[in-house]
Amino acid sequence: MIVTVQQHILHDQKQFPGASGEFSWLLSGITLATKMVQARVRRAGLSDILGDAGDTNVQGEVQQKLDVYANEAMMHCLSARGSIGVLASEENEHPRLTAHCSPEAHYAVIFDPLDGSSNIDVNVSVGTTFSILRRPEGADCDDPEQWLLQPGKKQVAAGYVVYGSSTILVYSVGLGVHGFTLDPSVGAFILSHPNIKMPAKGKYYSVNEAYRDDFPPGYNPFIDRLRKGELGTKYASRYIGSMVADFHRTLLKGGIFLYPPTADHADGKLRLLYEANPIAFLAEQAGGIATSGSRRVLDIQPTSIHQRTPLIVGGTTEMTEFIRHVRHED
Ligand code: P6P
Repeated sequence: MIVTVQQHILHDQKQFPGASGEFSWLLSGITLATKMVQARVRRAGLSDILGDAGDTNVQGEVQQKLDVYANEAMMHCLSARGSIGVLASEENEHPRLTAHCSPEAHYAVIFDPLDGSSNIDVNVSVGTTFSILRRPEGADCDDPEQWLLQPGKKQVAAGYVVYGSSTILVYSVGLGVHGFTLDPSVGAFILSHPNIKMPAKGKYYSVNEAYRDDFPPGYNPFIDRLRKGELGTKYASRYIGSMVADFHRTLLKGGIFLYPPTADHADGKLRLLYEANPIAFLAEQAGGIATSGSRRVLDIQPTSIHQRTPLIVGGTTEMTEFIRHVRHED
């Protein structure tokens, strides 16, 4: 039976306290924007959109034209959703109030419109990540950061779209994790991966080993145990350098993905609010574990919207072994 993401969202939200259709309308803004993005990604090599847009974003990173387009698509489609009061993006230094920020606006959405965009020109998978937060009690429209600076465990929903050999949307509203594959012939996301569970044990570890001399104590002895088969089977290494693609494999096949503290990024490279939090939310919903190397990602109280964190995420077997090697606070 064909189930579209719209049907699935409507079904899910029936179990969602207080959602009166506004939630499914919000999520449809994301599916529309990501369909627009995937159409551009699919022909990036043809429409002279390759190469940088000549600007740099707030991160000081050279902006790819597709970054700019993806950001505008997300901003445009989500600004039209009355239930959203605040929008924030990796590409913008400050959050944006939507035109209709009012008492009826109940949600904030923060996203990375195109993660891994440095891979675009070499046709490697890229992704969009998003995190949906409920407006905190008493938060008004002149303090948008207050809507966003909440620990990841407060997320109402989170997900990503990976633009790979096919375009797959993976999301959770806290009722399990579900994957939808875009059928380009009809332009609909069709349920293809219901109730995803992360295998307790996989066969891949995923880390940029070029930085291993900088890893904190415990990381390398842990990775060496995987390599030597001391957890029962010898692990292989898989690292794409595009977080969404590396996590998508880990979610479906199990194993572990690590972006540890390095010399260049003592606090990790990945962004807490719109990369680590959505990934950690999905991982836990699928039965996995996600830490910063010292604590549960979803417990971290953010202090700024672009702050970074190390991210170690995977199945229970690998993560339990990792936590045995690397001291955690809790
Ligand atoms: P490195 C892409 O630029 C990104 O933000 C993530 O998607 C990816 O996991 C990471 O950086 C790769 O970083 O330092 O291994 O090249």
